[in-house]
Amino acid sequence: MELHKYTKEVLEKFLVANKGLPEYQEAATNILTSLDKYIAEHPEFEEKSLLERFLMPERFIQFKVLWTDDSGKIQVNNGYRVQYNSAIGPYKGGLRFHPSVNESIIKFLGLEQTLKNSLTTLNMGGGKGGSDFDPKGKSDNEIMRFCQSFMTELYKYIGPNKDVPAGDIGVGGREIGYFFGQYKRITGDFSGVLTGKGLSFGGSLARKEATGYGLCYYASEALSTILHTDFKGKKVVISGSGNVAIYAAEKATALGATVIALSDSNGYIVDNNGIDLEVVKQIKEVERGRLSSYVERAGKGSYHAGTYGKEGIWSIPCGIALPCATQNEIGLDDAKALVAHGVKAVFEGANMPSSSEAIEYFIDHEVVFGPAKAANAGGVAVSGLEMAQNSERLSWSFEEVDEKLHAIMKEIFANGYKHTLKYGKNVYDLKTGSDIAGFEKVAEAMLAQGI
Ligand code: NDP
Ligand code: 2IT
Repeated sequence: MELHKYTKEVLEKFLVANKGLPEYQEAATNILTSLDKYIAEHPEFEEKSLLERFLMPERFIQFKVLWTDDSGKIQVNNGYRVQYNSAIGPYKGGLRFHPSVNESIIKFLGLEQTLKNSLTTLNMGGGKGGSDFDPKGKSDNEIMRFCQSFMTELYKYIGPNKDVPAGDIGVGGREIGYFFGQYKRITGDFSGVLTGKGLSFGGSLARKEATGYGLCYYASEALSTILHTDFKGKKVVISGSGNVAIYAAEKATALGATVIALSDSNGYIVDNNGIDLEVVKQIKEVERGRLSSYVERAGKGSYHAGTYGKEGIWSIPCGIALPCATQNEIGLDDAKALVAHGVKAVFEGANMPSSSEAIEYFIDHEVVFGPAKAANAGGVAVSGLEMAQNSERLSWSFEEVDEKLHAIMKEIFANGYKHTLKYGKNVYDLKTGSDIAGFEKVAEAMLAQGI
């Protein structure tokens, strides 16, 4: 597709300035491609250099994290926080602990988060952070020491009205608890500076479930509006078996689907009668173990070593696919296999799990495509609700939070779809519509606030 002159110029400059940061380049290219027609309609964006301003993070912080392992050896890791955009609210976004974390991953996630948070209808800017620390195989004491050291630097940059981190891959309730304790120790402040907290110190009910449940609420809206169907009787394949995957599986099952596969970074399980989620929760949430023990524990199903590629999880025939592990887990060949086996809809629980070619392929083959920033926004939406509860020093019931989450996901779909009908390639193209819907509010706020 030939881009409008201004979009093209900005993108070309961006790609040169950010060479060596492939995920970041991919996210920016995807977004600018979606926004192109909308940009062409708004000459004031070029006059005010708005796209260049939007793409440049407000601040990128990199720091050293030193800690001692259980043998007494000093270990060194990188810590990061990108404060991407604060036009519509304080920076907000998760922290990821994974060996693959680097500048490119953090910046792509921060850019995506900016538009995602705008879609939630709540006032949150975009941020993201993390470390190349690998939590796998670490003792609880090592995790605590690492989190304390990480926060000893990060605390300088965050605050309940400034920047509010949360979890992401490798960071869940346990880590948020250690961060919170260290922030309070250093500052003497008991405040809502993090979300995903424990329920006994200001956490919100339904935050743990929010991303996965929200994904299924969004999917239900899309399925009923575009395909006049729902989850009932559908076979669903979900990658990952972490926070997002587990609660997506729980809600999809409650809505009448059969979840036939889940994965971790070593392999995947298939159970055609439906995965036993209680067994998965015990393995992954309680024991922090591997899915390879599922078959023996559940007494059913099969385990397959290896994750993606020809014999990987996307080769399993299904009606609905929910990628919920990590970025770039669905390439063009995976998209072709899914379509050949009859997939009707793909909703992204993870951030940027599908490559640009895979997205194009889905949309061109009339597969409903729900992009990450819309489909997985339920997690950060309930983080926003946790901030609201902390501000009023009250806690809402599970039902109240869940109801608000449901309403937000319906609104995210409706707003994105409205723009899809106007700007999308076809009705299956929720990517274009959601990108424009998210950008609209950020652009308006940036223009109103001047430079
Ligand atoms: P978790 O750490 O709880 O789980 C991640 C899961 O994905 C694990 O099963 C993990 O396997 C697997 N995984 C991670 N990296 C890889 C990899 N490189 N290759 C194969 N498998 C991998 O993270 P979350 O569930 O919180 O996050 C999953 C995705 O959802 C991420 O993209 C995240 O950014 C996104 N997301 C998370 C939100 C949240 O609120 N937590 C909100 C919105 C989006 P293993 O167990 O072997 O490590
Ligand atoms: O990608 C995401 O939206 C998250 N990891 C959740 C961020 C948050 O602040 O709750």
